[in-house]
Amino acid sequence: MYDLKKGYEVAKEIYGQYGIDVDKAIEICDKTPLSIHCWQGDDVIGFEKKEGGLTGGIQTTGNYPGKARNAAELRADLEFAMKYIPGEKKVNVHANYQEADSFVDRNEIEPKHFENWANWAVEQGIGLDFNPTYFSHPKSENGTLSAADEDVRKFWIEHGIRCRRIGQYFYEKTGKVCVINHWTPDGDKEFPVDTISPRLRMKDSYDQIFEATKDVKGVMDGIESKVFGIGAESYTVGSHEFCMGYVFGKNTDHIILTLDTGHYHPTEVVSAKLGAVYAFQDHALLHVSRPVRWDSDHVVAIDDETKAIMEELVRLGKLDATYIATDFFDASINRVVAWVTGLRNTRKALLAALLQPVDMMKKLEADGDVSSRLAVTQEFKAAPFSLVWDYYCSQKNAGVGLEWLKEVKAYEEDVLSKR
Ligand code: RNT
Ligand code: ZN
Repeated sequence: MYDLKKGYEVAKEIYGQYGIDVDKAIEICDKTPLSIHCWQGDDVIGFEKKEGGLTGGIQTTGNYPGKARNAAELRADLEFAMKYIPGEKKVNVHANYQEADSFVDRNEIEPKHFENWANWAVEQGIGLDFNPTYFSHPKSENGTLSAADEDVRKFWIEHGIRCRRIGQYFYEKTGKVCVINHWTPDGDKEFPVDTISPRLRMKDSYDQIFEATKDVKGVMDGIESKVFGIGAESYTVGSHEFCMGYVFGKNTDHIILTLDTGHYHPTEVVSAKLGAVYAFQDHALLHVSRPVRWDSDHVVAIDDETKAIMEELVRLGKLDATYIATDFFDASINRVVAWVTGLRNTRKALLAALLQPVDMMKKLEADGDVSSRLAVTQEFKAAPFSLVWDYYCSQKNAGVGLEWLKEVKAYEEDVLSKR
């Protein structure tokens, strides 16, 4: 290992030239919570004790051995991964990760079915986020919150209601706000003739969920849009316009817009949307993912868009206002490697964004010196943030460089491969 302290000192000198406070950047980076999605650990299947696989137009591909077969294994894998993910963390649980003795349907779930998750989070000193599971269910085949069948729609409304109550339970147990994300797969393979009725039903369903649970405390509710799902390529009820319209129209302090990086047309980017969202909103929820040609949910990379999102949050001054969650599911590689790589990349991109002279850039822009603005922003694309990252990881005992990889390989050998 190289001299980490020396690397850090050199970086401090370089960044110091621009008036950047490296220690402050580390501190902000460290305390920004990242919500780790539990579903990378078992390919989005969950532990409901019912037959049937993943539906709703999302897909995992690959059959890499060693996935978690029950919640205890999943938590053990998460614990292992978290050792190598420095900084403040939350874990994001989906409703289908319930732990009941026998099958409990979605309209009957209660806090007690998530007690192990809550106790574990308290033990780990982390917060929990939550998601209704409006997919992978026989009743989700012809719409959920937008279903024309009133019994089916009622069933999913009840699910949403139950989930908000479980969110409050998580808040009470952990003392940390529970961010709930509502995503529905509702859509059509072909172009429907009536494109508004499903949307009016979905709008009414959300209204009913929020009205019935208006006493719920400590919960934020993201509404997540999508461009299309597999098998529903022509029409999406919860489109971007629908979700944005719903959230902006409600104008409450807890209903917010979720922006998933894979849920827009391929040339649209979330980084370009944040400034518009924040012209109207106090908060937003991000699903950080990596869409390769479509919403493929690849492991988050240190790519231009991940860096641009973090830069935008820092420049907007909206880091505190934004709930950052990851959302990817790669079943073709070691799932712990997927978590650690994706989460480290997310945080590393954040650190790189914090190590930039934002005030200087803003001043150049305000002064109309757009030539210098270009030069300065480009210079920082290749700034030595990884020296600071390595030092930070060593301070947090999170493994410097690739140190963590051999540990995860050993865990694979000892634990995962025996499943
Ligand atoms: C699906 C959405 C949604 C899911 C999770 C499992 O396209 O991105 O967020 O990935 O709820
Ligand atoms: Zn998502």
